[in-house]
Amino acid sequence: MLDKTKKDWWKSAVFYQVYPKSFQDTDGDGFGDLRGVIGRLDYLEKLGVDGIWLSPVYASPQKDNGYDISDYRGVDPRFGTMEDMEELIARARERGISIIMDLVLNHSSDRHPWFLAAKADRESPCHDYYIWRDGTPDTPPNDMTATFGGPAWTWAPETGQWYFNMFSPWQPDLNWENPALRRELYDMIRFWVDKGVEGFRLDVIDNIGKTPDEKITFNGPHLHEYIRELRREAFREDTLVTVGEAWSADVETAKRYANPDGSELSMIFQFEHTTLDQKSKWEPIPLSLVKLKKCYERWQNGLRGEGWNSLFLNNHDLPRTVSRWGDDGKYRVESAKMLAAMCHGMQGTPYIYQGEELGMTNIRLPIEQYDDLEIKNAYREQLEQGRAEEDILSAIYARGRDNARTPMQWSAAEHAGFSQAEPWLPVNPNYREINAQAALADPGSVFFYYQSLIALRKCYPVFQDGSFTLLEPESEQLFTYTRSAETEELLVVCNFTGESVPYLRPEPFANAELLLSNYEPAAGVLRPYEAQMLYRRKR
Ligand code: TEU
Repeated sequence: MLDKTKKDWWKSAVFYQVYPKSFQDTDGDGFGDLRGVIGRLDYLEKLGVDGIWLSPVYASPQKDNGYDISDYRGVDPRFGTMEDMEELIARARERGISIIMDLVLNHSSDRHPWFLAAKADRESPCHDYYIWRDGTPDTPPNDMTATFGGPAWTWAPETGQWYFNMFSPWQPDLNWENPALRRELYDMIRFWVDKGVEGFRLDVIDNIGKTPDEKITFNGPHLHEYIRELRREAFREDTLVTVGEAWSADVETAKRYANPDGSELSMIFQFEHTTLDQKSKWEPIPLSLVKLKKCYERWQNGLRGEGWNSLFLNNHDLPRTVSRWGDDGKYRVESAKMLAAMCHGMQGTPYIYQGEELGMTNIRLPIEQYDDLEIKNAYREQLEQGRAEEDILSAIYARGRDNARTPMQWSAAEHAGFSQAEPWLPVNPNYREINAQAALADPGSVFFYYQSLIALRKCYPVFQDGSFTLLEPESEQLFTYTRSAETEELLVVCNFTGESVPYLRPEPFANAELLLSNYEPAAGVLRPYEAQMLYRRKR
C-alpha cells in the first residue's frame, strides 16, 4: 500500500476511472449504482489500483450523465444513498483505494435550486451565480455555439434575459466572478473532504475564467487566480490529489496548472494525443505514428521537473483506444497490451478507464439506440448541413462517446453480468468473449497484463523518475523509448502494426531483463503489436 500521508503520493499511484452508470447495477433498474462499485472493490484491489476516479454521482437530471448537477451535496437516488457513498469511501480505504470525486464547477444543472431562483427573479441573490445578458428574444448577445449543439445563449422569458451555456441549455455556466458563488463551491468541497474523499477530478477547469463578451472560453484572465484560491480555500491538505481536465492545455500552459510549487493542482489531463488523428471531432483521419511520438516526446520532456502529467488512453468521452489505434479484431489482446505498455512506461500518473483492462472495444448501434446528447446533436446538425448519413454514422462509430459507455462486461451471463434488467445502453455483443470472468481465468489476459504494469510501477523507481528519450523518431511502425535514471534504465519497444517488423535492440539492452512482454520474444523481429519492456542496471 502506498503511504498516502506523503505529499505527492499520487506520483507513484495508478488510478481507475469508474463511470458508475455503466459499472455494475445491483438494484435491477439497468442503471449502475454505488452498491455495485462496493461489490467490485475486490476486483479493483486485485488489479492493484490505488484510487478510483468516480464520475459524478451527485443528484442530477442526467441530461449529460451527471455532468449536470442539481445538488452538489446529495447522491442521486439512482446511484444510491449518502450511506452507500460513505460505505464506499470506507470500504475502499480499507483496501488502500482512495475515492477521487468528479467536480463539475463550470456549470450546474438548470434544475439546480440556484438556477431556478436565478431564473425566477433578477433580484434573487443567486441571480448573479450565473451569466446573464439583457436583450431581446430574437437576438442572442453573440454567435457563440455550445459544445453539444445550438447556441451558447438561451433565452429566459421569466427574466427577459439570455443566460450563457457552454455545453447545453441544461448546463448553465456558473459565474466565477461572484465571490459568494465561489464560497458556496469551496464549502461544498469541504463537505466531501470531511466525508473522507481524498481528491477531485475537476471537469473542464480551463473554462471557469471565461469572459463570453470577448468570446473567451478557455484560459480567461482570472483563471489561475481562481484555481489558486480553490487550492487555498478548498484543497487545503497537501495530500489531496487534484487533477484538472484541460482540453486547451499545451505544454506551456500545462505547467501553470500542475506547477510543482503546489500552488494549483497536482496534475492535469491534457488531450493533445487524442486530437492528432482527426481534422475535427467528427472528421477522423489516419493516425501518423510519427506525429503521435513527437507529441508524447514534447509532453514528456516539456513537463519534466516543471509539472506533472496524467497518462491515459481512454475515458468516458473518448472512443476505445484498442479500436482506434490498435486492432479490435484478430490482434485485440496483443494490441491492447501494446498500447498499455506504451502508455504506462512513461512519466506521469496512469488512469485506466473501466473495461480498458479487459480490452473492451467500440460498438456500432442504430442511431436511435444512442443515448449521448453529443452524438444525437451531432447527427441532427450534420444531417441539416447536408452531410451524407453514412459518413455521419461512420464518424459516430469512430468517435462517439457511447463507445466508452456501454456496460462493463463482467461475465458471459445475460446483460454481461452488469444488470438483471435491460441496461440503459446496450451491452456490446462481444461480451460473451470479452468479459472479466474470462479474463480472470486466463493468465495471459489483458487484465493480468495491466496488473503487472501497475505492480512494475511500484517496484522500479525509474517509472516515476526516469528521463524520457524517444528512439527511432521517424519510424511509422515502431514506438520505442527509454526511461533513464541514475542507476537503472528501461526500454519500451512497441510494434504499432499488424505486421512483423525486423528489430534489433540497442546494444546496452542486449542482455537486459525482460520485465513484461505480450509474446515469447524472438531474435531480430517484433511480431504484430508486440511490446517489450526491458530493464537494466547501469552499474
Ligand atoms: O468534458 C469536456 C469536454 O469538453 C467534452 O465535452 C469534450 O469536448 C467532448 O466530450 C469531446 O467529445 C467534460 C466531461 O468529461 C464530459 O463528459 C461532459 O459532458 C462535459 O465536460 C460537460 O460537463
